[in-house]
Amino acid sequence: MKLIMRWYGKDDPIPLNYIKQIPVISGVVSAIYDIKVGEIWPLEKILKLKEEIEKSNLEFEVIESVPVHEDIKLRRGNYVKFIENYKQNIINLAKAGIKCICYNFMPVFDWTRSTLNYLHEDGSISLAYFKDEIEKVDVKELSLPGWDESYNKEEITTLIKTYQELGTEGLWKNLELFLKEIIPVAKEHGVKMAIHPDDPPWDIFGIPRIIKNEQDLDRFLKLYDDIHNGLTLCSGSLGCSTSNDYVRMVEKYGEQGRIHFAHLRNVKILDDGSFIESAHYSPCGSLDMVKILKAYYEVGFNGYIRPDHGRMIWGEQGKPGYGLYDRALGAMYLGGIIETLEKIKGNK
Ligand code: DNO
Repeated sequence: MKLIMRWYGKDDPIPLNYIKQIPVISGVVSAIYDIKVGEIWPLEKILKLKEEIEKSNLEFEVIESVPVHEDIKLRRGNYVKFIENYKQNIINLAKAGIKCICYNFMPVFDWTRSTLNYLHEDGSISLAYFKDEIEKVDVKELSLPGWDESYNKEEITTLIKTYQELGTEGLWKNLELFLKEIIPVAKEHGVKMAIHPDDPPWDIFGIPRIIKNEQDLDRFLKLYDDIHNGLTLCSGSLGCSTSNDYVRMVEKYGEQGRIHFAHLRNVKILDDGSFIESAHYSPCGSLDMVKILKAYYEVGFNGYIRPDHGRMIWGEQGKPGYGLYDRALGAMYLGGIIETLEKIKGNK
């Protein structure tokens, strides 16, 4: 297992050498952020990013994310060109030594939360999802934390309607057709594709969402039964539904060699199914990090792990979920568990 940290490129306020100072971290996962969704990432840009990362003695083997254009998900408009571009991106990334690409197939919004600024009793701040608040949101009036600037009112209304008409089965079909095009390319170039589950794992605003639970993951993996078609198993996304057994998923899909990337964070699930993002430490949330890492360890997982969203602590201000301090605490905690597991088994 390799412990890595997300880095948002040159606009990230966290310098690479700060990340390097976290002892357990061996590399970063990043992306090209200044190219429009759907377009080709020039090889020179990727190589420049790699050079910058490697200058800080960090590895660069994982991308999060190469975003999938809405036209591909809807199979409309310029989808043929965008799929060709996606393939070219896989090829370019492989040339730069990238081994794993994380992406998602969530319509319209990636993650959804009702607040980015939930104040905990200890003064720390995190993202949270309160069901009653999301139910009250009128998406047409668009005030959804994190997404307010992504679309205008008219675009959002049309887009949501188009997805509602496409429906769940339509979205599955489009995902299958996309996989049939890109996985052979990934295979040829030795890149492992790792889909991220829907966050949170349930339908929102009547928009279809299809990567939510074990049944969906089984169906997804069968769509293209090859190791290059794999998973980013995100504990905070899948684990915020009490009907998902994340540990069982690690055992099952880990055994099949289909997990390539693990996002690890904790969530506190409330009685009504709402959740608050918490510190990684097990007693702070509803997920048991020791059980989770034990499952990864015992299944012989050799992919990438990253600490996921952190709280804002010690007065830090920054990108919600992606400050330095709490993610660094999370990384050290995860690293400590891994070291313990290895030493108990006498492997180190
Ligand atoms: C949120 C992230 C997601 C993730 C994408 C992967 O913090 O976990 O935005 O990067 O869903 O495509």
